[in-house]
Amino acid sequence: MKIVEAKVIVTSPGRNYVTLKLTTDEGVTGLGDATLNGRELAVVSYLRDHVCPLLVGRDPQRIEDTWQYLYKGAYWRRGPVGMAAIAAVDVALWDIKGKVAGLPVYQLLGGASRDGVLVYCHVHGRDVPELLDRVARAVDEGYAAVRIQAGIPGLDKTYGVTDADPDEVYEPADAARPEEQLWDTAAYLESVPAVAAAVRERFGPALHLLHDVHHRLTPIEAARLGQALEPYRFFWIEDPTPAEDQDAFRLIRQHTVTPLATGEVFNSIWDCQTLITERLIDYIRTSVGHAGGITHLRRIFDLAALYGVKTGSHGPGDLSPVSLAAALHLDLAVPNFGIQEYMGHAGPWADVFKTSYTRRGPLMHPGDEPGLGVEIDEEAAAAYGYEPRYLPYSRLRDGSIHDW
Ligand code: EZ4
Ligand code: CO
Repeated sequence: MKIVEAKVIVTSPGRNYVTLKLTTDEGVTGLGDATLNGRELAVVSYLRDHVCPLLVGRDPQRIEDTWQYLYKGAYWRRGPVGMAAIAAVDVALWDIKGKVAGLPVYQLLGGASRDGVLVYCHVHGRDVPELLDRVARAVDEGYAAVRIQAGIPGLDKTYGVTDADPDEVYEPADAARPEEQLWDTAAYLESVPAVAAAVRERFGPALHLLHDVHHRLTPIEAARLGQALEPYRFFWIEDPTPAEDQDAFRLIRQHTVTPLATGEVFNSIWDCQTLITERLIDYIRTSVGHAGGITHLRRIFDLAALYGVKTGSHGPGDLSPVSLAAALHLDLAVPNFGIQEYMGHAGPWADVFKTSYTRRGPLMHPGDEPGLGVEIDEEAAAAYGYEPRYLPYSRLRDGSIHDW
């Protein structure tokens, strides 16, 4: 069997997605997600100019060899652009292998370890009453875990909270430059424990609560937040400090028993090594799309299992339904699964992507179609042209740049 075509499809049904479609000489196709939010076309070029020409003529069954060939063969390793491209190839090859075998990908990974995949949804409110109403709605919809983000008094805009509901799109269309947002750590640290208290008081102890700090604190500030949230028994706080400083987590760990999750901006197992082997985190949040596909993510998850760290994959709307499906297959199979982020997708994405995954109450399932269970309608995709968009960035009150 040979790959005869490697095609990159750029489409924006609600937001930008980059999809790699591989076709074999027997007419079997596989899809991979290569979306890197705000830097999409860099990955398109990496694929079209450097990777696709290497794929034509290769045996699609040799997934591991292809991964190593693209990773080691480039000499320049890791990084979000290259690893998103490798991920897309890898996921497309797993899709093909499943279709050739007539099995859903999770069966190729060892079969289901659980009936379904526990997901958490996003709930945001500009103030506490709005947040409480929307948590109630999520509970009514059957979710057992919610990520709560609330507006911060004195700040016009903050990460996790948008005017639209339920959509979370932080990248204004047609903006020539990234939007600037004000950040104030003291106001944030003051507000979060009160928000948590209000949610716990209304919904009781059983609901799983999560919160994303989005890289904005110093280690000692993160330690203070972790301590302040201990009475509310969070499932986790996410990205308390900029994640590339793995050593910072030692200090946070010394001060709080609030569980820690990080890794959505990581691209390889090397970015996770210290955090996992020193048990500095409780959940590893690397994603299929940004950390080298199913092959590499499984390697990270296996390392995590050895150290009692569970999985909690990033699942934002800026990764395509192809990535979500791939994540669900892996989540269903691995022994140390923790939770899966499920933000859903905004806009007319379903015109373009035909999916087989389902949610029943708190659990999702990837479905039993051979391969990933996702197909793309290329004609529909062509109707939604690429829209240049940037993520926002933050400045402090003195005008200096802060982590967004
Ligand atoms: O800001 O994926 O946990 N989820 C997140 C996301 C990220 C976006 C960036 O493109 O932090 O909302
Ligand atoms: Co996050």
